[in-house]
Amino acid sequence: MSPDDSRSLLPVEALEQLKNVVGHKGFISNEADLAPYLLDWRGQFRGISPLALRPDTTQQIADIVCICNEYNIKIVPQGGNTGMNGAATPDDSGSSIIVSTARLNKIRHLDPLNYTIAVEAGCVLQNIQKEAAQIDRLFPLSLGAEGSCQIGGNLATNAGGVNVLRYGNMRDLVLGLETVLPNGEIWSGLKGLRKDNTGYDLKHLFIGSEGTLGIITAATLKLFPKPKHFDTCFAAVVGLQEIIELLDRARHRSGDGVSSFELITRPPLELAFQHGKNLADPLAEPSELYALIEFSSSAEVNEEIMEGFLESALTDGLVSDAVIAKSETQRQALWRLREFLPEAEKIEGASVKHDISVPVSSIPEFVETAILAVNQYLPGIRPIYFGHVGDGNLHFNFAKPKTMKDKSFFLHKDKINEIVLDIVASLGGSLSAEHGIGQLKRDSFLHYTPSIDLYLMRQLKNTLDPNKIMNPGKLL
Ligand code: FAD
Ligand code: 2HG
Ligand code: ZN
Repeated sequence: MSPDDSRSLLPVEALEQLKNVVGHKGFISNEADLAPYLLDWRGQFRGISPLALRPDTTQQIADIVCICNEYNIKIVPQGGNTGMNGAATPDDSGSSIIVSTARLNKIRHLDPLNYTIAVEAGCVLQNIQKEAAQIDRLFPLSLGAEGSCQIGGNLATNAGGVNVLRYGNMRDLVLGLETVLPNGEIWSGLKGLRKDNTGYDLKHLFIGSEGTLGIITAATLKLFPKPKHFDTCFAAVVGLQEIIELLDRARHRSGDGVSSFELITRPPLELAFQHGKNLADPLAEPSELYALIEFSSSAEVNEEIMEGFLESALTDGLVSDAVIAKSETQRQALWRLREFLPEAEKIEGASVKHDISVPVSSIPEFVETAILAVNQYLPGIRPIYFGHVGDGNLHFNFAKPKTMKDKSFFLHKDKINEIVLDIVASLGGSLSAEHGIGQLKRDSFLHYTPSIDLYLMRQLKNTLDPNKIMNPGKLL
């Protein structure tokens, strides 16, 4: 028994058994090393747990889950811990252990002609992208945290990112899964088939379930031909309605070759310049709204397509200025600017965040109505929205008024959420387009979700996890 075990609420013999499963390299129990596992990326949720396990095989995870069932120990699965809603952070009861997938990180199988790759849950997203690129294939999931988030976390949150318009969400990129169920059984569903209609599609139960229905241990992912050519531009757009028209035009003029269509507004861009290093304004004059647009193709592309598209947009008054990346370095610089926005917002300080979606055609109405209503409620509040407007998904965030203290600002959080989410609901939208529910959005989720949906979800949860050991306090 270690001194740390004696302070824990959990049975010492159970903790010893769990450590034995993973061996001395596979657990962390001292306070200093545990600290990063107990805090979420935004620094808003801090939990308590005596132990983080770092198994390196599926069988070890199955053994861990069996022991936890026997002793009624709760499990918080954790990948890269980059989630936005505190879903990978334990609660403060001290009754959970963390199961990190960081060491479960092998590439199991590559099948170039089937366009598939089978990977373990702890593979970092960027490493999967690199592995695919080496065989001239693309794994298209791409997001700002790709250097540290893991595919298990991407699956458990059904991650979105900047290529959804062309390739879909994480859910659309999976052919098979392997999962340890809450009773410790291993479900082996690692198929690599594009067509398979044998009953319910069980993998979809676990995708987006935020660790509440089991621990995903491996996945077979879809690959695509690697694009040979990118056309990327940064355009100042004159209004919200114009941005929607520009999206429509881009899809037509590119032969539906738009892979990304991101909205950036001036306030988060200013924060990026203020808090980031080596980030330059791509255009000479400031504008309120920008679109970062990328066309991509695995064939040789006629560069005149993007030039023609932008020329027509300038002539018709949709765009006031634009720059096309002339090299891979310039393209990367534009993307660095976009991907730094969450970090810049975090450095700036307290904000109330929303990850909403509405039909693309309703974006202008949503933004105009919601900004007016929130400004009326709290004058001086600073809208800092941006996001995947091509998917109808905005990160509709608000920074506190400059002179307000964090504590006073957060007293307004519930009211701001209510104002924004009522408008989202009235437009048939979603209160979580890509980050999930976790702890942060649980109350809103329970409030806005129809009772029949909640009933079905609870039935599923009770069937798969009757002892309620998987990720308590999250989602439901
Ligand atoms: P974690 O944060 O560790 O966990 C997230 C959830 O998944 C938790 O509920 C956890 O319990 C569960 N989980 C983790 N692994 C498993 C597993 N193996 N089995 C079962 N459950 C598991 N998200 C987007 O969708 N689009 C974006 O564009 C985007 N951009 C981001 C940019 C930045 C800078 C940051 C910090 C985050 C961004 N995110 C984005 C959010 C985050 O990166 C994603 O939600 C990501 O998918 C989480 O992966 P993770 O490995 O960090 O998961
Ligand atoms: C992004 O698209 C992420 O950059 C994070 O989903 C969004 O910080 C946010 O609100
Ligand atoms: Zn996003």
